Amino acid sequence: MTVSTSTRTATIGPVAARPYAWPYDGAVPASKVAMINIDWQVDFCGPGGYVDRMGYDIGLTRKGLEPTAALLAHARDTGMLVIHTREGHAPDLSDLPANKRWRSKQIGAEIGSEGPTGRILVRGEPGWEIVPEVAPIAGEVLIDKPGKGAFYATQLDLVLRSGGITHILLTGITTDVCVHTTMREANDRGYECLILSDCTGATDPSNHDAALHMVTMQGGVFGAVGTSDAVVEATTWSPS
Ligand code: C5J
Repeated sequence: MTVSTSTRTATIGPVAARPYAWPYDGAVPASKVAMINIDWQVDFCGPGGYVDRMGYDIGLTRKGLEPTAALLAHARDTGMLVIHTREGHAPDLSDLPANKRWRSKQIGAEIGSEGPTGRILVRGEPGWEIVPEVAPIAGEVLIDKPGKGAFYATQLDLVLRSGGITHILLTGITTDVCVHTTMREANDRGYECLILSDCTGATDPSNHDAALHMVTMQGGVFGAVGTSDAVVEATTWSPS
């Protein structure tokens, strides 16, 4: 009996994007790319969670779920490093800055208070969990962060560098807050970033548009803006 051991490897790029075809260096093996999924948590896109309690429209933060789920399947297929982040605080709130707590109280959704999905933005509570549509599978990296950026007070940079990652695809919520902060932090560390317009969302559509537009200034000040379809279209396979 002959057992086939053939595998194939994927290369990503050039991806149609703004203001340049991504990546800047033409194409990249999928093994050097991380898909980072920012804060797809009940608290940011589920009924009764933090964003809902603040009175914002969760339809806006949920709208990127379907394309993200499709791209996630593609990323898993190509062998990209898949990373999920969760914003949240320790149950004793010892890592919650007083000003962050105070501001959340002003808008009627105090971090740490009880709500329909448990204590708001507290680790281990139902609201802190990632929604099922884009839930992690065994072996994927989970980064728990107390702040907006995924590099601050986390092991993310060490994980990326240890894994030989040079390029990053960004999905998640919200475009103008945690996704943008993480993109800026990644860009400063030399990672080549692509933010996906259809796989992100904000609590205000104009903030979403503005956040994406900002990326396109100065020749791509933090990287480039593309779509999930464009990433899939720009994927080529070769026997390894
Ligand atoms: C916010 C986030 N918006 N994940 N967090 O407070 O963007």
